[in-house]
Amino acid sequence: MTGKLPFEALSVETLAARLGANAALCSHIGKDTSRWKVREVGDGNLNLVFIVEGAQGAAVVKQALPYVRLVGDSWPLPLKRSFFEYHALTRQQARAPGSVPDIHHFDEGQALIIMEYLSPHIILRRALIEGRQLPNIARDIGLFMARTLFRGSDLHMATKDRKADLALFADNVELCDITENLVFSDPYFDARMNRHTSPQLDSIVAELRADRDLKVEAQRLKHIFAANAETLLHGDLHSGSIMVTETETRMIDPEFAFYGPIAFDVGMLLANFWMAFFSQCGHEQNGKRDAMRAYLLDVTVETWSVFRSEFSHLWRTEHTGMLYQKSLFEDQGDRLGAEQALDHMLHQVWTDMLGFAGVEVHRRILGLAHNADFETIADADLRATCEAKALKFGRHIAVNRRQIHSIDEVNTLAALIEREDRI
Ligand code: SR1
Ligand code: MG
Repeated sequence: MTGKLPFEALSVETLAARLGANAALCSHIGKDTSRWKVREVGDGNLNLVFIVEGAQGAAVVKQALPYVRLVGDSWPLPLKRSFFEYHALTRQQARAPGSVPDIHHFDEGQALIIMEYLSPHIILRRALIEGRQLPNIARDIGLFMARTLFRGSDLHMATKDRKADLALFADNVELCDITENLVFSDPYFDARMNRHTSPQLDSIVAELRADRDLKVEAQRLKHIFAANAETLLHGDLHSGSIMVTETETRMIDPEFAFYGPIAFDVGMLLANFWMAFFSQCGHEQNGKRDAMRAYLLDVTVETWSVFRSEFSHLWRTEHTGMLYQKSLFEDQGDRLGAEQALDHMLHQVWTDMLGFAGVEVHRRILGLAHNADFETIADADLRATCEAKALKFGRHIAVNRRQIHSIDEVNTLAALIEREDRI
């Protein structure tokens, strides 16, 4: 296949014929296409994902579709998201080596990326629903966030390079538009594609949509998201964008990558741990999940702590960019000044992170794109109980984010809300 052919979606039936001459794929799995086994495994909202197994190995072929898979061709979406995903993956690999799948090949015209097949990895969200306590995720994800977010910013990069990258990713307009609407606005009014567990949550949803303080805060967060081009974000760093084994963690799917606020990735990620926490009572068929709940809160503490300390370490060792430049502080022997600037920055990330986490929780319960943590709770009353608690938590951390000073405070609140009987 060459990039010059018109775009055509692959299928299980056509993949071997169309990619049989692809040197990169053949070198990883073997060139005898009669031995290739192809499965389509995409369970995300947007793309096709194939696992192709050959005589010598396996690879993943991910292809964008010209529309939103979850909704259908009534919602067109440009193929260029594959280009942004490819470029984001190469930058993440350079900035946080070993944290993303290896890329074997990219075909811009066919919007497809051929990459490493991660096995026996599974999606982190699934592992958390199953109640698995993975020992390394907090450290691995905390390091990934600190390294990619610091090294993609004007704290580290030559500003000429960062501005070139900013321009490159600025064209990822349609995916930013999805986030701008789905995360920050749609949950707070009766948007067309919204849905929620009804009628159980109807009155809570009405209350939230009439909550002026919450709506103003969500719009302030949208403003920060849209106007604060600090660093190259993953852009969709939830537990469905992370693959794990007992000991290994890889981040996938950065097609929403663009230059935005550091706090966004951190907030979205932690929100997904807090949602996993509130969903546990819906998954207790085989026994109580108290230990899992405690584990999940510990994971939020460790993730934030690893992120903070790695970000601080990079500030002290790789602070080569034009922001808070060294010539004003370290080079004049003013280490305290540099530390003060770092503290201010981390404080801002903390405060905004809580806001982004709060609205991420809301959109997964009130908007179009729900998550399996709650969706797999078959009993609607039980699901609504879990969701209502999460909504209350999300509202509190979004609206009161400037008055919350530690992650222990947030987790005490989560534990208190979890223990409440009624919704
Ligand atoms: C229409 S896309 C819906 C959601 O799926 C993606 O994974 C992003 O989270 C997006 O908001
Ligand atoms: Mg995705």
